[in-house]
Amino acid sequence: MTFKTVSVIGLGYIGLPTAAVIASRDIQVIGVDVNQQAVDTINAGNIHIVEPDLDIVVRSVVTTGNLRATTIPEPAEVFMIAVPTPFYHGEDANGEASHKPNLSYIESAAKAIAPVLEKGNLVILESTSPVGATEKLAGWLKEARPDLSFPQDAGDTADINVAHCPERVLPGYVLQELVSNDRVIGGMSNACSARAVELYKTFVRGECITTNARTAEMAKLTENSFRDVNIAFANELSVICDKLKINVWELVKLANRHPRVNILNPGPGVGGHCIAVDPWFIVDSCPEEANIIKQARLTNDAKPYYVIDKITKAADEFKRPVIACLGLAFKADIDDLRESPALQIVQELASRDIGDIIAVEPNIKALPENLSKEGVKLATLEAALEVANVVVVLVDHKEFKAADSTQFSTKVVIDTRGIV
Ligand code: SAJ
Repeated sequence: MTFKTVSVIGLGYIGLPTAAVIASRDIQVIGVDVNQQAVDTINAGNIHIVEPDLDIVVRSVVTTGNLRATTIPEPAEVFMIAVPTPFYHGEDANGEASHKPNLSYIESAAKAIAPVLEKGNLVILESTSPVGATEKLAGWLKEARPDLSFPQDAGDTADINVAHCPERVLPGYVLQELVSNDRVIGGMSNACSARAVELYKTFVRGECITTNARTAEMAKLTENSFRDVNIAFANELSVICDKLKINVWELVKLANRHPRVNILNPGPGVGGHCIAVDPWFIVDSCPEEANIIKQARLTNDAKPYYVIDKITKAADEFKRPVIACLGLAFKADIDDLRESPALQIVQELASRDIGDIIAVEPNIKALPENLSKEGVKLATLEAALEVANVVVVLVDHKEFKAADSTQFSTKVVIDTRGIV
């Protein structure tokens, strides 16, 4: 069975590339977003996010008419929901920070598509979600459309099929990974899974493996928690090594020579919108049981403060030092500053007023307003190294890795990424 129309709800870092790739398979794609500016940008054949080669694909599918964006959902055979699932910042009964998942964007998406749903439609939740979210989505749809049957009541014979298929693409490699990664497809019934597999087969070259919706939700959370726990291990090692006067990078390389050891890289903390968020969904569901997962989050969240203290101590050795901070993005070779430990560190240093701060970020043209207001200056690597007393490596961008190490020899260097 082929699909003629697919609607993608949420045209962000996941939704837009997904919409563009499906449209490139000669399927009519209707992209829906609440942001009018994003909709206008896409309809003009441009993109509002940074992802290698995405501009070329979007331009081509908008030109052929296969991708069109709108703010108001229209009928389609498939609705793929790719909206954010952040958490609410709050406090629990013991005064500890709590991280309750915020499903309001999914709920809004459900309410927006419900009026145009038709018998035979498939609804897929792609957003990373806590266990039970797909069932909630089906519940919201049912509430809005009592005239249709849903899999929670009608199983394989439901009018509307609902499945969870978590996105797993790595920012910077989205277009490749969308096609090459295996997909975990969790239908609310066997019929839902089978129909979702048909859809993914239109653009995925990897395997499509079916399970139920709850297992698919947990699989995604598990993948990112696995990475978070392993980075926490590396970050804890880096702090231990500082105390024991051991080079952690050399240590990790040596330990990784063992055939069954594969330690990840320590850094200034864990950023991005996934790894620092998703483990909290497991902790929130099972607070008594998820101990290692919670501790990993706390360890990784504490790392930026450890780095800030180290920089402050180094700065204390000078009267009014110039501190060059290399990198603001949340990881190498991207322009994305959101949830970035590097940005958090630079912001905190600026507010402590411990010296003149220069930021080097080759992937952006202007500093975020709050940093400029605090007096932080944006400069090239060469200009920054010329005047800096203290150099802090916060991101392992290719430009920094390519730098001549003798340029750092007269500086106090704090290298959180092990590249100098
Ligand atoms: N980091 C380290 N040390 C490492 C690896 C990463 O400190 O050895 C840091 C990075 O600098 C960054 C953060 O962790 O601040 C996260 O970066 P990342 O490259 O590990 O992951 P993301 O957030 O870009 O993408 C992850 C991916 N998940 C896994 O690799 C298990 C991706 O496949 C998911 O699709 C994505 O989360 C998501 O959307 O959930």
